[in-house]
Amino acid sequence: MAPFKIVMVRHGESEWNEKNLFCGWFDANLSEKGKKEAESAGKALKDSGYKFDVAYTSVLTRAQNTLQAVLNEIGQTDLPVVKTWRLNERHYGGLTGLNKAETAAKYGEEQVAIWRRSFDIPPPPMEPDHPYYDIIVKDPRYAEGPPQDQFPKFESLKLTIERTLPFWNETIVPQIKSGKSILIAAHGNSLRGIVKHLDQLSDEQIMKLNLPTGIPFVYTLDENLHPIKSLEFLGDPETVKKAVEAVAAQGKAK
Ligand code: DG2
Repeated sequence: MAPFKIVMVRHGESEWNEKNLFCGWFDANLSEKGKKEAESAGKALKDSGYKFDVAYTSVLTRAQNTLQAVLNEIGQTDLPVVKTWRLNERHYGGLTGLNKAETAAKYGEEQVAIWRRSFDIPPPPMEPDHPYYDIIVKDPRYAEGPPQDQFPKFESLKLTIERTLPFWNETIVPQIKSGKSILIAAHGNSLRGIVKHLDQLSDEQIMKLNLPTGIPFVYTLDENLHPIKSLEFLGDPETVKKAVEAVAAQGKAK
C-alpha cells in the first residue's frame, strides 16, 4: 500500500499569535487572519484533490477550528475527528501570556531563542499564582488526561515529543499502515516534534525549523514510514518562506 501520504497543518494565526504572546496551553481563538488562513489551507487541499479517512487534532480551539474550516472547504464535515491533549502545543510554563518581543527586550534574544527553540531546555514553570494557572489546570477538557499528578508546569520540545510520540506510534501509525488517508491539525511545536521524529533530525537541526500558520504540508512515506518526500508545503514557495521567517522573527526584541 506504500507509499503513504500524510498531511499536517499548523492552525491558522491565533489571537495570541497576532499579539505575539507565548500561548502554549492557553486556549486562544483564531484571529480573523487565522480564519482566512484556515480556509485557504482547505482550498489548497481541495485544489490538490485531497480526501481523508480520519483527522486528528488537539483539545485546543485554534487547532479544532482550523480543522473544521479545512473540512468545510473539502466537503468532509462528517469526517471522524479524534481530539487529544497529546497533540496540544507545548506547555509554555511561566512564559504563557508574556509578549515574545518584550521578553526578548528584557532577557535578551538569545535567552528567548533558547526558550523557544532549544530541544531540552524548558521554560520556567507555571506556578499556582500564575494568572492562567487555574484556567488551564482546572479546565474540564483535561479530565481525560494528563493525570493531575503529571499535569505539566512547562514543556521543552523533548517533553512535548515524549507525550506526542506514544499517540503517534499507538494510534496514528497503525492507521497509516492500514492505508488510511490522514490529516493532522495541530500546533507549531507538537508538529515540529513529529517532523523531528519522521526526518530523524538532530537536536541542533530541529532548532532551525519554524512552521508557518495555516499552510498544509505533506509527507510521503515508504512502507517503514521513512520519508520519501519531507515537508512539502501546499503553497507558493515565496509565501511559505516569508511566513516561516515571520515565525522566526517573533522572538526578536522590537
Ligand atoms: C505558539 C508557538 O504555539 O510559539 O505557544 O506561542 O502553534 O499553538 O501558535 P501555536 C505558542 P513559538 O514556539 O513559535 O514561539
